[in-house]
Amino acid sequence: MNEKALLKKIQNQVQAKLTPMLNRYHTDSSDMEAMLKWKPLVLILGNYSSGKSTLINELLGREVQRTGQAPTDDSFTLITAPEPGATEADVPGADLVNDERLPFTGFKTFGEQFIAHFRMKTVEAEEFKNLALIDSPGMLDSVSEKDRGYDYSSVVKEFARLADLIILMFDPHKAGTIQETYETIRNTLPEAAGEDRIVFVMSRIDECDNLADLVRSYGTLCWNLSQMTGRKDIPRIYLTYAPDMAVAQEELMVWASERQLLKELILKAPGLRISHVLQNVDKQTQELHMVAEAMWSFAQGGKKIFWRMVKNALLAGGFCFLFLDLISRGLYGFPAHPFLTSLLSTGVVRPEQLLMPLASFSIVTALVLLWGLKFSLPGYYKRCQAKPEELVALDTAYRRNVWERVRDNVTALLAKVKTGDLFVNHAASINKVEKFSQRYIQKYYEEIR
Ligand SMILES: Nc1nc2c(ncn2[C@@H]2O[C@H](COP(=O)(O)OP(=O)(O)O)[C@@H](O)[C@H]2O)c(=O)[nH]1
Ligand SMILES: [Mg+2]
Repeated sequence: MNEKALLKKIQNQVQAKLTPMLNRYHTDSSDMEAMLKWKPLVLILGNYSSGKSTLINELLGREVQRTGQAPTDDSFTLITAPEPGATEADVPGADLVNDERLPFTGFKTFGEQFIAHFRMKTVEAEEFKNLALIDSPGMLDSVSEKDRGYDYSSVVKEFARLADLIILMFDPHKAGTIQETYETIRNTLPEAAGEDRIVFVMSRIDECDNLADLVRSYGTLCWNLSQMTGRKDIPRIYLTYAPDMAVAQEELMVWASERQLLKELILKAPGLRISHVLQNVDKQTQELHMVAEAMWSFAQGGKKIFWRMVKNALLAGGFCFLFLDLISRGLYGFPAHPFLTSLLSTGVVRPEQLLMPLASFSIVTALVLLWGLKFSLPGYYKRCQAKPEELVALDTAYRRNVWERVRDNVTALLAKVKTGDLFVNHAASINKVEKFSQRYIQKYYEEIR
């Protein structure tokens, strides 16, 4: 089966099996839906003038993006081929974030300033029919959110979530020393993308004065990266230069093929899409499972209280049924013939003798129940809302991680529970989620292997 057909199949299964439950548990599935909607994406990040736009132009085989030494281009530019039948165009951000067919409707929340710095260029190029690149504003030192007018790192995070491959470019002059780069690698990317989706590139190596200079720059970059990622191993770093820019140097020949490898990696990104989608569906399923688990545990606890309450109400009611008229006769001499005495002595009970027992049974049972509904259960709901993490077992780092992502979701669900919610069959949901995970996700993983 080809990739597109498999993606379609995954999308249909998700819609049929998972979406109803995602809705029931109000789980946020916008990433997954956005990803299923459109083409594979490659996000290109890096310092200003690290050679991002030059690389993109090289991939397209023409000058589409402006290049230059100064940080001039400060837009996120989506580059892809036009839809079949359409011609090349320049589409403004406002159209992009309002187009339901594109995965960017969520980006509206970043505000006008971002939208003004977002656009799409469609370019006739065979390889880009099923692939889109995102050229990004170069990362800078000493800029704040105020300078950019929008929250740069949140925008990068959103794009990184959607991207199947992230190319992180450095140049030898600023080998990982830029503040925004530091922030991005340290804080933004780990939450948005797995290590396997990030590719490190040091570009413009032809500008090193000599081999010693290159080794120094490479060393600096490795050191800085280890500081930023906290990884102990050194990631693969592509050392490249734009062949058109570089003056032919003997020493560079060793790295001549790296550029080609990098370009192939980017053009092969559509092949990563399915595994990225599956990772995402898998993650979504785990989150859904944990939300359902929390709600199940909440309902179990609530039901226990509820049935204890019913038991108490019936016991109190039953006591009144049997003995209230006896007690009343002892105290007030009325009624003359309590029903229990008649029953035990003659074995016969007249209907009117049951009036007081029945009335007292109903009233007392109802009162005890009302008390429980008004105080016991709401007290329990409050305790759960205050400490939702006690509803699930957080025994592994993995589960704690999932919990961090769904915590707000669970809190929001708990904030509006009603007694009826205690009787929802959450166990069935958990079952369904597990079945989905076992039956479909694993099967798809096998299919792409
Ligand atoms: N010598 C040399 N110059 C390069 C190389 N890549 C890009 N440049 C130049 O560096 C400058 C910045 O490149 P650009 O692609 O605009 O960087 P961006 O800001 O990351 O998009 C431009 O003047 C490019 O011509 C390279 O590998 N070698
Ligand atoms: Mg550029």
